[in-house]
Amino acid sequence: MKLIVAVVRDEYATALTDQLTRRNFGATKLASTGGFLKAGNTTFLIGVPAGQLEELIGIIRATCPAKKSIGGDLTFAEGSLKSAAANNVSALPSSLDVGGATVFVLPVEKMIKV
Ligand code: 2BA
Repeated sequence: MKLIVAVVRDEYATALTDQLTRRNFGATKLASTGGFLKAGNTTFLIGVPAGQLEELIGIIRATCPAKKSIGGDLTFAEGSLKSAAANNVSALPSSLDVGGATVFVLPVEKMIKV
């Protein structure tokens, strides 16, 4: 068994929940905040038999496409950008490529429901 921890853009969270439910994947949603942009995102915990891992990742890929969506005024990220570059950032980028989902796959020793 595997545990998927998927950090998903908020705008995809409802669609992903629907897809997971439709295909009988159990999931828990947590409200989360990106450390860099300090904006809300949604973290899914999904326990899945190893044999269904690729199917699950396929669903996440299809439902949460990457988007270059952050552009324009990035001054709100200035603090993060400065600390990320050890205070060596002179200009903010004009846009950031933010992915649709960041997915971690963890081994699970046991899953117990009581
Ligand atoms: P944030 O931390 O708010 O990051 C949003 C986007 O900002 C990132 O998109 C990336 O494009 C950019 N970014 C992040 N850190 C940066 C840095 N040090 N310098 C320049 N740009 C940076 P994604 O990579 O698609 O990440 C989306 C969200 O996924 C993140 O939101 C965070 O919540 C989560 N995430 C990404 N990598 C992670 C990791 N290694 N561990 C835990 N969570 C992670």
